[in-house]
Amino acid sequence: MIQLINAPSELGAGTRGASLGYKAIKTASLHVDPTFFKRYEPIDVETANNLLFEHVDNPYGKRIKGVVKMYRRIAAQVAETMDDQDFPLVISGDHSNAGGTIAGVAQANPGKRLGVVWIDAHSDLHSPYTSPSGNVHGMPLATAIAEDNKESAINDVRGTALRSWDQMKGSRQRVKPEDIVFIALRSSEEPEVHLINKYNMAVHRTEDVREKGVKAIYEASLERLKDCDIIYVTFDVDSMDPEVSIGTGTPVPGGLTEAEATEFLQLYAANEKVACMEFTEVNPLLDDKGNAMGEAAFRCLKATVEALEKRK
Ligand code: B3U
Ligand code: MN
Ligand code: MN
Repeated sequence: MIQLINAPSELGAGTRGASLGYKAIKTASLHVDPTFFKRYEPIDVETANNLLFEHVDNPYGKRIKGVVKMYRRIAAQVAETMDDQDFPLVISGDHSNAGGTIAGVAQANPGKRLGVVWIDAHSDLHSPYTSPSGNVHGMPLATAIAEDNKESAINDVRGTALRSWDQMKGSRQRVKPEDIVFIALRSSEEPEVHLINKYNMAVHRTEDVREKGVKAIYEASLERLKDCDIIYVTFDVDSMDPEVSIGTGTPVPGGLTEAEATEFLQLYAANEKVACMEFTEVNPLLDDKGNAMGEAAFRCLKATVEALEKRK
């Protein structure tokens, strides 16, 4: 069974509104498929968005103590869902939550090698030592590989942020850095590029998708992850071009079309190795075309769920 998990936390984002992403997607569904969220009723993860306007505990890891709370809650829910042999499909607010999802997948699958497909304009490989913004949604992938990247440090990090950062990394590496594949990546800072090169992570840019086609990139990603037992696929909607993805915190030109994104999601959803997926960073407060982002995200979600259903 597919189990939607609604984790509308926006503590990791720099702009407000990603906690409304799920509601925007749900509103979009009412027009296209009004019973969708009745058939696929999500489990809600309790948020800590009340901490949004509390004193920012550290400039290099803003609201990071709250993000740690979300990691614990999301990881627990994802792990329980997988223990029940259901398929967790997480709809999260901002992308920091994905670190909790990965922790949950790892927890429920001890001894299995976990690969990650990161469909995103950004590489989200920062640590508090390297983040230019201090926004934790730029860090979840670094927590999955337990990487401080101190050799690229630009920030003098102290105090609570470090304790929280260690909690997010956990006691062991959940993903090997060589088991990461990026799709539609086009905005990384120098410390992130350092890690991508150091670990030889696979990067497929939008131009590569155009040149080779979605299917070929998908197949290359599977070849790259062939030694992994299970795969987690994350879909940050800013992977799509701003023509589609205006209603998101950090749109970047040169992204995927909705059709390309949909094809990727359907291919991954149809693959038995894929054990968990996530949709993230829909922010209707930033949408200047009504609910266009929510509508596109819903179409992508519906196509994904239909492909998952065909696996049975
Ligand atoms: N790399 C930048 C920008 C960013 C990362 N993820 C998003 N934006 N959504 C940062 O602030 O870490
Ligand atoms: Mn992201
Ligand atoms: Mn992004």
